[in-house]
Amino acid sequence: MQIFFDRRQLAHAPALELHNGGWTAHAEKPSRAEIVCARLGACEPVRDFGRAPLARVHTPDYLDFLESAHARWVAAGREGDAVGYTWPVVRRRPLDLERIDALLGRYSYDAGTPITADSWDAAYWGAQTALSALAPLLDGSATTSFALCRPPGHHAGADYLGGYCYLNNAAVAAQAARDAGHARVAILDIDYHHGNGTQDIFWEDGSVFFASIHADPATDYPFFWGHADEAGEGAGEGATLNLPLPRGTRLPAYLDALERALAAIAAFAPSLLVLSFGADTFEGDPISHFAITRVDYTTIGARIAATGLPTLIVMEGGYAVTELGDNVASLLDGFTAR
Ligand code: Q9C
Ligand code: ZN
Repeated sequence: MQIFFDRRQLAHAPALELHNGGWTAHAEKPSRAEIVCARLGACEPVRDFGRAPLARVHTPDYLDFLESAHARWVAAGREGDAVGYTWPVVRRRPLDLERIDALLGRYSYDAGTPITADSWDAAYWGAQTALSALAPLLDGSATTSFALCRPPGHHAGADYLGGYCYLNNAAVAAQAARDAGHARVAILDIDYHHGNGTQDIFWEDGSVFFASIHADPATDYPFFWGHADEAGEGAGEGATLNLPLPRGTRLPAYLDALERALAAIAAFAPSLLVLSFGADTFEGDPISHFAITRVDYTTIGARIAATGLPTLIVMEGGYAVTELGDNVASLLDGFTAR
Protein backbone atom coordinates (compact mmCIF):
# COMPACT_ATOMS: atom_id res chain seq x y z
CA MET A 1 0.00 0.00 0.00
CA GLN A 2 1.21 3.50 -0.79
CA ILE A 3 1.96 5.58 2.31
CA PHE A 4 2.07 9.38 2.07
CA PHE A 5 3.96 11.49 4.59
CA ASP A 6 5.64 14.89 4.72
CA ARG A 7 8.18 15.75 7.39
CA ARG A 8 7.11 19.40 7.49
CA GLN A 9 4.20 18.17 9.63
CA LEU A 10 6.64 17.41 12.45
CA ALA A 11 7.51 21.05 13.20
CA HIS A 12 4.15 21.55 14.94
CA ALA A 13 4.84 20.74 18.60
CA PRO A 14 2.46 22.47 21.01
CA ALA A 15 3.83 22.50 24.56
CA LEU A 16 0.77 22.33 26.78
CA GLU A 17 -2.98 21.73 26.79
CA LEU A 18 -5.55 22.61 29.42
CA HIS A 19 -6.61 19.28 30.90
CA ASN A 20 -8.77 18.70 33.97
CA GLY A 21 -7.98 22.12 35.35
CA GLY A 22 -4.24 22.19 34.78
CA TRP A 23 -1.71 22.65 32.00
CA THR A 24 -0.19 19.30 31.05
CA ALA A 25 2.22 18.10 28.34
CA HIS A 26 0.40 18.04 25.00
CA ALA A 27 -0.69 14.52 23.97
CA GLU A 28 -0.47 15.15 20.23
CA LYS A 29 3.33 14.88 19.84
CA PRO A 30 5.48 14.86 16.68
CA SER A 31 6.85 11.45 17.72
CA ARG A 32 3.42 9.98 16.89
CA ALA A 33 4.01 10.47 13.19
CA GLU A 34 7.70 9.60 13.37
CA ILE A 35 7.03 6.21 14.95
CA VAL A 36 4.35 5.34 12.38
CA CYS A 37 6.60 6.42 9.53
CA ALA A 38 9.49 4.37 10.90
CA ARG A 39 7.24 1.30 11.30
CA LEU A 40 5.68 1.52 7.82
CA GLY A 41 8.90 2.19 5.92
CA ALA A 42 9.10 3.96 2.57
CA CYS A 43 6.76 6.89 2.08
CA GLU A 44 5.65 8.59 -1.13
CA PRO A 45 6.44 12.30 -1.50
CA VAL A 46 3.62 14.77 -1.01
CA ARG A 47 2.53 17.16 -3.76
CA ASP A 48 1.38 20.74 -3.31
CA PHE A 49 -2.20 21.23 -4.50
CA GLY A 50 -2.26 24.79 -3.15
CA ARG A 51 -4.82 26.57 -1.03
CA ALA A 52 -7.87 26.16 -3.27
CA PRO A 53 -8.88 22.66 -2.07
CA LEU A 54 -8.57 23.84 1.55
CA ALA A 55 -10.89 26.76 0.77
CA ARG A 56 -13.52 24.29 -0.49
CA VAL A 57 -14.23 23.28 3.12
CA HIS A 58 -12.75 26.09 5.24
CA THR A 59 -13.79 29.75 5.10
CA PRO A 60 -11.24 32.23 3.70
CA ASP A 61 -11.30 34.28 6.92
CA TYR A 62 -10.53 31.17 8.98
CA LEU A 63 -7.59 30.23 6.73
CA ASP A 64 -6.27 33.81 6.99
CA PHE A 65 -6.67 33.68 10.76
CA LEU A 66 -4.85 30.34 11.07
CA GLU A 67 -1.98 31.48 8.87
CA SER A 68 -1.49 34.79 10.74
CA ALA A 69 -2.54 33.94 14.31
CA HIS A 70 0.87 33.18 15.78
CA ALA A 71 2.43 36.31 14.26
CA ARG A 72 -0.43 38.35 15.75
CA TRP A 73 0.19 36.66 19.10
CA VAL A 74 3.86 37.67 18.98
CA ALA A 75 2.91 41.18 17.84
CA ALA A 76 0.68 41.43 20.94
CA GLY A 77 3.82 40.84 23.04
CA ARG A 78 3.10 37.22 23.91
CA GLU A 79 5.50 34.30 24.14
CA GLY A 80 5.05 30.62 23.38
CA ASP A 81 1.93 29.09 21.84
CA ALA A 82 -1.22 31.08 21.07
CA VAL A 83 -4.29 29.84 22.90
CA GLY A 84 -7.63 31.45 23.67
CA TYR A 85 -9.29 32.02 27.01
CA THR A 86 -12.77 33.26 26.16
CA TRP A 87 -15.28 31.88 23.69
CA PRO A 88 -18.48 33.37 22.29
CA VAL A 89 -21.50 31.29 23.22
CA VAL A 90 -23.93 30.37 20.48
CA ARG A 91 -26.02 33.12 18.86
CA ARG A 92 -23.60 35.96 19.62
CA ARG A 93 -23.73 38.37 16.67
CA PRO A 94 -20.93 38.52 14.08
CA LEU A 95 -18.38 41.16 15.06
CA ASP A 96 -15.35 42.68 13.41
CA LEU A 97 -12.87 41.41 15.98
CA GLU A 98 -9.38 42.83 16.33
CA ARG A 99 -7.63 41.53 19.40
CA ILE A 100 -5.83 38.18 19.07
CA ASP A 101 -7.55 36.77 22.17
CA ALA A 102 -10.94 37.61 20.68
CA LEU A 103 -9.97 36.01 17.37
CA LEU A 104 -8.71 32.88 19.16
CA GLY A 105 -12.11 32.63 20.83
CA ARG A 106 -13.95 33.22 17.58
CA TYR A 107 -12.06 30.54 15.63
CA SER A 108 -11.67 27.79 18.23
CA TYR A 109 -13.77 25.88 20.72
CA ASP A 110 -11.32 24.50 23.28
CA ALA A 111 -8.05 25.14 25.13
CA GLY A 112 -6.38 21.95 23.96
CA THR A 113 -5.34 23.22 20.57
CA PRO A 114 -2.61 25.87 20.78
CA ILE A 115 -1.25 27.57 17.68
CA THR A 116 2.55 27.48 17.40
CA ALA A 117 4.76 29.35 14.94
CA ASP A 118 4.77 26.18 12.80
CA SER A 119 1.12 25.09 13.10
CA TRP A 120 -0.05 26.60 9.82
CA ASP A 121 2.80 25.07 7.83
CA ALA A 122 2.38 21.63 9.45
CA ALA A 123 -1.42 21.65 9.02
CA TYR A 124 -1.06 22.88 5.43
CA TRP A 125 1.21 19.93 4.59
CA GLY A 126 -1.11 17.60 6.47
CA ALA A 127 -3.96 18.57 4.17
CA GLN A 128 -1.64 18.23 1.15
CA THR A 129 -0.74 14.76 2.44
CA ALA A 130 -4.42 13.75 2.33
CA LEU A 131 -4.80 15.21 -1.17
CA SER A 132 -1.64 13.46 -2.37
CA ALA A 133 -2.87 10.12 -1.03
CA LEU A 134 -6.23 10.67 -2.74
CA ALA A 135 -4.61 11.14 -6.17
CA PRO A 136 -3.88 7.43 -6.91
CA LEU A 137 -7.48 6.59 -5.99
CA LEU A 138 -8.80 9.25 -8.37
CA ASP A 139 -6.70 8.04 -11.31
CA GLY A 140 -7.44 4.39 -10.54
CA SER A 141 -3.81 3.38 -9.97
CA ALA A 142 -4.57 2.20 -6.41
CA THR A 143 -7.55 0.92 -4.44
CA THR A 144 -6.25 1.90 -0.98
CA SER A 145 -3.81 4.51 0.23
CA PHE A 146 -2.76 5.85 3.60
CA ALA A 147 -2.28 9.52 4.45
CA LEU A 148 -0.09 9.88 7.52
CA CYS A 149 -1.56 13.23 8.50
CA ARG A 150 -0.44 15.23 11.50
CA PRO A 151 -1.81 17.26 13.19
CA PRO A 152 -5.11 15.36 12.93
CA GLY A 153 -8.16 16.99 11.36
CA HIS A 154 -11.60 15.61 12.22
CA HIS A 155 -12.43 18.09 15.02
CA ALA A 156 -11.74 21.13 12.78
CA GLY A 157 -14.82 22.72 11.25
CA ALA A 158 -15.24 25.15 8.39
CA ASP A 159 -14.21 28.08 10.62
CA TYR A 160 -12.87 26.60 13.83
CA LEU A 161 -10.02 24.62 15.31
CA GLY A 162 -10.18 22.31 18.33
CA GLY A 163 -9.39 18.81 19.58
CA TYR A 164 -5.75 19.05 18.39
CA CYS A 165 -7.07 19.74 14.84
CA TYR A 166 -6.57 22.79 12.57
CA LEU A 167 -7.43 21.76 9.00
CA ASN A 168 -9.87 18.94 8.33
CA ASN A 169 -7.73 16.62 6.21
CA ALA A 170 -10.48 14.02 5.65
CA ALA A 171 -13.04 16.66 4.69
CA VAL A 172 -10.61 18.37 2.30
CA ALA A 173 -9.97 15.02 0.60
CA ALA A 174 -13.67 14.04 0.50
CA GLN A 175 -14.60 17.37 -1.07
CA ALA A 176 -11.72 17.05 -3.56
CA ALA A 177 -13.07 13.63 -4.53
CA ARG A 178 -16.51 15.19 -5.05
CA ASP A 179 -14.96 17.93 -7.18
CA ALA A 180 -13.09 15.30 -9.21
CA GLY A 181 -16.39 13.69 -10.21
CA HIS A 182 -17.32 11.27 -7.42
CA ALA A 183 -21.04 12.00 -7.04
CA ARG A 184 -21.33 10.33 -3.63
CA VAL A 185 -18.51 9.99 -1.10
CA ALA A 186 -18.74 8.35 2.33
CA ILE A 187 -16.63 9.20 5.35
CA LEU A 188 -16.36 6.57 8.07
CA ASP A 189 -14.84 7.99 11.25
CA ILE A 190 -13.46 5.40 13.66
CA ASP A 191 -11.42 7.66 15.94
CA TYR A 192 -12.35 7.28 19.64
CA HIS A 193 -13.76 10.82 19.62
CA HIS A 194 -16.69 12.03 17.56
CA GLY A 195 -15.59 13.83 14.38
CA ASN A 196 -17.61 16.97 15.04
CA GLY A 197 -15.75 19.10 12.51
CA THR A 198 -16.36 16.67 9.66
CA GLN A 199 -20.01 16.30 10.69
CA ASP A 200 -20.50 20.08 10.74
CA ILE A 201 -18.82 20.58 7.35
CA PHE A 202 -21.13 18.11 5.58
CA TRP A 203 -24.19 18.58 7.85
CA GLU A 204 -26.39 19.94 5.07
CA ASP A 205 -24.64 18.13 2.23
CA GLY A 206 -26.47 15.09 0.89
CA SER A 207 -23.56 14.07 -1.35
CA VAL A 208 -21.18 13.18 1.49
CA PHE A 209 -22.34 10.55 3.96
CA PHE A 210 -20.77 10.82 7.41
CA ALA A 211 -20.82 7.81 9.75
CA SER A 212 -19.02 7.85 13.08
CA ILE A 213 -18.37 5.22 15.75
CA HIS A 214 -17.12 6.89 18.91
CA ALA A 215 -17.27 7.20 22.68
CA ASP A 216 -20.66 8.42 23.88
CA PRO A 217 -20.49 12.24 24.12
CA ALA A 218 -22.51 11.94 27.34
CA THR A 219 -19.23 10.87 28.98
CA ASP A 220 -16.55 11.91 26.52
CA TYR A 221 -15.16 14.82 24.54
CA PRO A 222 -16.41 16.64 22.46
CA PHE A 223 -19.67 16.45 24.54
CA PHE A 224 -21.69 18.86 22.36
CA TRP A 225 -21.77 16.71 19.22
CA GLY A 226 -22.02 13.02 18.31
CA HIS A 227 -25.30 12.07 19.97
CA ALA A 228 -27.33 9.33 18.28
CA ASP A 229 -30.14 11.67 17.22
CA GLU A 230 -27.88 13.93 15.13
CA ALA A 231 -28.66 12.97 11.54
CA GLY A 232 -28.02 16.04 9.34
CA GLU A 233 -30.38 18.72 8.08
CA GLY A 234 -31.79 20.04 4.82
CA ALA A 235 -30.30 18.22 1.84
CA GLY A 236 -28.06 16.39 4.33
CA GLU A 237 -30.92 14.99 6.39
CA GLY A 238 -30.21 11.27 6.86
CA ALA A 239 -26.64 11.57 5.56
CA THR A 240 -25.13 11.67 9.07
CA LEU A 241 -25.08 8.55 11.26
CA ASN A 242 -23.80 8.62 14.84
CA LEU A 243 -23.13 5.38 16.70
CA PRO A 244 -21.98 6.27 20.23
CA LEU A 245 -20.60 3.42 22.35
CA PRO A 246 -19.96 3.20 26.10
CA ARG A 247 -16.57 3.35 27.76
CA GLY A 248 -15.02 -0.11 28.01
CA THR A 249 -16.25 -1.21 24.57
CA ARG A 250 -14.47 -4.30 23.20
CA LEU A 251 -14.30 -5.79 19.73
CA PRO A 252 -17.67 -7.67 19.54
CA ALA A 253 -19.82 -4.60 20.32
CA TYR A 254 -17.51 -2.51 18.17
CA LEU A 255 -18.02 -4.84 15.20
CA ASP A 256 -21.81 -4.66 15.65
CA ALA A 257 -21.61 -0.89 15.31
CA LEU A 258 -19.27 -1.27 12.34
CA GLU A 259 -21.85 -3.50 10.60
CA ARG A 260 -24.50 -0.83 11.10
CA ALA A 261 -22.23 1.89 9.74
CA LEU A 262 -21.22 -0.19 6.71
CA ALA A 263 -24.84 -1.17 5.98
CA ALA A 264 -25.80 2.51 5.94
CA ILE A 265 -22.81 3.34 3.75
CA ALA A 266 -23.73 0.52 1.35
CA ALA A 267 -27.29 1.87 1.13
CA PHE A 268 -25.85 5.30 0.26
CA ALA A 269 -23.85 3.63 -2.56
CA PRO A 270 -20.74 5.83 -2.62
CA SER A 271 -17.96 5.36 -5.18
CA LEU A 272 -15.21 6.26 -2.69
CA LEU A 273 -14.64 5.90 1.05
CA VAL A 274 -12.58 8.15 3.32
CA LEU A 275 -11.68 6.39 6.57
CA SER A 276 -10.83 8.74 9.42
CA PHE A 277 -8.72 6.39 11.49
CA GLY A 278 -7.78 7.07 15.10
CA ALA A 279 -5.89 4.45 17.06
CA ASP A 280 -7.09 6.02 20.30
CA THR A 281 -9.69 3.22 20.56
CA PHE A 282 -6.67 1.12 21.67
CA GLU A 283 -6.88 -0.46 25.14
CA GLY A 284 -3.65 1.25 26.15
CA ASP A 285 -4.50 4.76 24.99
CA PRO A 286 -3.65 7.28 27.73
CA ILE A 287 -6.63 9.63 27.11
CA SER A 288 -9.35 7.21 25.94
CA HIS A 289 -11.48 4.36 27.31
CA PHE A 290 -12.21 1.63 24.74
CA ALA A 291 -10.54 -1.79 24.82
CA ILE A 292 -9.58 -2.51 21.21
CA THR A 293 -6.37 -4.56 20.89
CA ARG A 294 -3.59 -4.46 18.31
CA VAL A 295 -4.80 -7.60 16.50
CA ASP A 296 -8.40 -6.28 16.52
CA TYR A 297 -7.32 -3.54 14.10
CA THR A 298 -6.63 -6.14 11.40
CA THR A 299 -10.17 -7.52 11.86
CA ILE A 300 -11.60 -4.00 11.62
CA GLY A 301 -9.48 -3.16 8.57
CA ALA A 302 -10.40 -6.38 6.79
CA ARG A 303 -14.11 -5.80 7.37
CA ILE A 304 -13.90 -2.28 5.92
CA ALA A 305 -11.76 -3.54 3.02
CA ALA A 306 -14.47 -6.13 2.27
CA THR A 307 -16.74 -3.29 1.13
CA GLY A 308 -14.59 -3.26 -2.01
CA LEU A 309 -14.68 0.55 -2.07
CA PRO A 310 -11.59 2.55 -3.06
CA THR A 311 -10.49 3.78 0.35
CA LEU A 312 -8.40 6.70 1.50
CA ILE A 313 -7.23 6.10 5.06
CA VAL A 314 -6.51 9.35 6.91
CA MET A 315 -4.66 9.37 10.24
CA GLU A 316 -6.53 11.04 13.09
CA GLY A 317 -5.76 10.40 16.81
CA GLY A 318 -3.94 7.72 18.81
CA TYR A 319 -1.77 8.66 21.78
CA ALA A 320 -0.15 5.44 22.98
CA VAL A 321 2.93 6.47 21.05
CA THR A 322 5.06 3.36 21.66
CA GLU A 323 2.34 1.08 20.27
CA LEU A 324 1.05 3.44 17.59
CA GLY A 325 3.23 2.13 14.76
CA ASP A 326 2.14 -1.46 15.37
CA ASN A 327 -1.53 -0.50 15.71
CA VAL A 328 -1.52 1.41 12.42
CA ALA A 329 0.36 -1.42 10.68
CA SER A 330 -2.22 -3.86 12.05
CA LEU A 331 -5.12 -1.89 10.56
CA LEU A 332 -3.35 -1.62 7.19
CA ASP A 333 -2.71 -5.40 7.25
CA GLY A 334 -6.49 -5.85 7.05
CA PHE A 335 -6.48 -4.00 3.73
CA THR A 336 -3.38 -5.46 2.10
CA ALA A 337 -4.86 -8.95 1.75
CA ARG A 338 -7.52 -7.73 -0.71
N1 Q9C B 1 -6.97 18.52 27.15
C1 Q9C B 1 -8.15 13.53 18.45
O1 Q9C B 1 -8.09 12.38 18.82
N2 Q9C B 1 -9.08 16.19 25.06
N3 Q9C B 1 -8.33 14.54 19.28
C2 Q9C B 1 -9.80 17.06 25.90
C3 Q9C B 1 -8.34 18.69 26.98
C4 Q9C B 1 -9.27 16.46 23.68
C5 Q9C B 1 -8.52 14.30 20.68
C6 Q9C B 1 -9.05 17.38 27.14
C7 Q9C B 1 -9.11 15.21 22.89
C8 Q9C B 1 -8.99 15.51 21.42
C9 Q9C B 1 -7.92 13.86 17.02
ZN1 ZN C 1 -9.49 10.96 18.99
